[in-house]
Amino acid sequence: GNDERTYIMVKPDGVQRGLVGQIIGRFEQRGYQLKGLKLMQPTEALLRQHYNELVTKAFFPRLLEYMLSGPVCAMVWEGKGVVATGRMMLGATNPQASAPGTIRGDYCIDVGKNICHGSDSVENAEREIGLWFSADELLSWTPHSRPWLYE
Ligand code: YYY
Ligand code: MG
Repeated sequence: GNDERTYIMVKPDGVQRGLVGQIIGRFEQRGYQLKGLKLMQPTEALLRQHYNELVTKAFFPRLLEYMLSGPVCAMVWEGKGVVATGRMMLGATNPQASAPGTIRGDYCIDVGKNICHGSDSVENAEREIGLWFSADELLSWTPHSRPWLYE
């Protein structure tokens, strides 16, 4: 339905490089609704939960160091198909395989500095939202543009 949610996170390099506004803008312009937003310093414990499927990978120590290197901008966006569309907007995991026009295809080069996270399934989105946000940090509000976005 129109209430599908995804977890989008600008990673430390994206925050450092001043790309938070560009990334928020892309989701706003597409018509998705911002439900939660915060700048925060992630802990190792939180990152181990977030990347629970990757902790055994050879690149995990490097990924952990990168994600701990500074604040991230955590967001929840809502709307029809936002999980799959958000992944399309992000581009491929490896920015070199990301088409121009995507976030990674426009703003970065290396897989280990790929500036933005997006949930890969509706199930993982709900799991990640629960890890990064408390219920009171997610707001319920009615965007004025809704009747102009949905048929
Ligand atoms: O969902 P997505 O971020 O596109 O990729 P994942 O396979 O979930 O990996 C998470 C994260 O790990 C990726 O964004 C960069 C990093 N990573 C890496 O540094 N080297 C790899 N070979 C694979 C992933
Ligand atoms: Mg992933």
